Amino acid sequence: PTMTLFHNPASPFVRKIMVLLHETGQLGRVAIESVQLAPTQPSAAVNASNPAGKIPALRLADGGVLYDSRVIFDYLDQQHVGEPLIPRDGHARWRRLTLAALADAILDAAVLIRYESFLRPADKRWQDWLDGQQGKISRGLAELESNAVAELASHFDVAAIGAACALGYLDLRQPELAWRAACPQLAAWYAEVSQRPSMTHSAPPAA
Ligand code: GSH
Repeated sequence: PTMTLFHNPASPFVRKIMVLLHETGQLGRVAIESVQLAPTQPSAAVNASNPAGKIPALRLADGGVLYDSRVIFDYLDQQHVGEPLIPRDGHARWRRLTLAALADAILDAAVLIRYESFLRPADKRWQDWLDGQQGKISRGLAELESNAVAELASHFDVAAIGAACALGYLDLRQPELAWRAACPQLAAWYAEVSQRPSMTHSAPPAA
């Protein structure tokens, strides 16, 4: 492999990249560098490559580093000859990228909740802030359920991969959310796409 991906199997942002690599036949091009990190326990190796101290980051053959997941996804999508996973132009490009941004927004909120509830000492937790983040997740899921399931089902691309990784992360970190009850169509779609080899291969370890 000529490229190195800073990786942790629990990271949903890393998972988007792993799914893309699998879907586009590029897994063999990337070596995995396993890291453990959190805002309170940074990785020196990651900090040296990405000042934000976040994964994924992708080290290229020439030593340059790409981040964040959106940039890495776009880069790797331009390195294969199949149908692009980010439409190159037209209305589809902006719509699919907006759905992908919605999936990322769900993930950003879920990761912040994870840090606030898992890392932060119990007596210092801020419930209003947690509720505010949870609202972003429930509104995002409602939007996907009401207005995007057919689009997600039409093509397993940047939008669908983002949504699938977001739902997988909610199952990992917020099983009590039981999002399927409010989102039956999204649940049916997710049941199907989570069987794809790219999804089973990148599934996070049990919490
Ligand atoms: N916008 C970033 C992306 O799309 O790559 C978010 C990446 C992110 O939040 N990664 C988490 C991380 O590295 C792991 S899931 N957290 C460490 C930290 O925040 O210090």
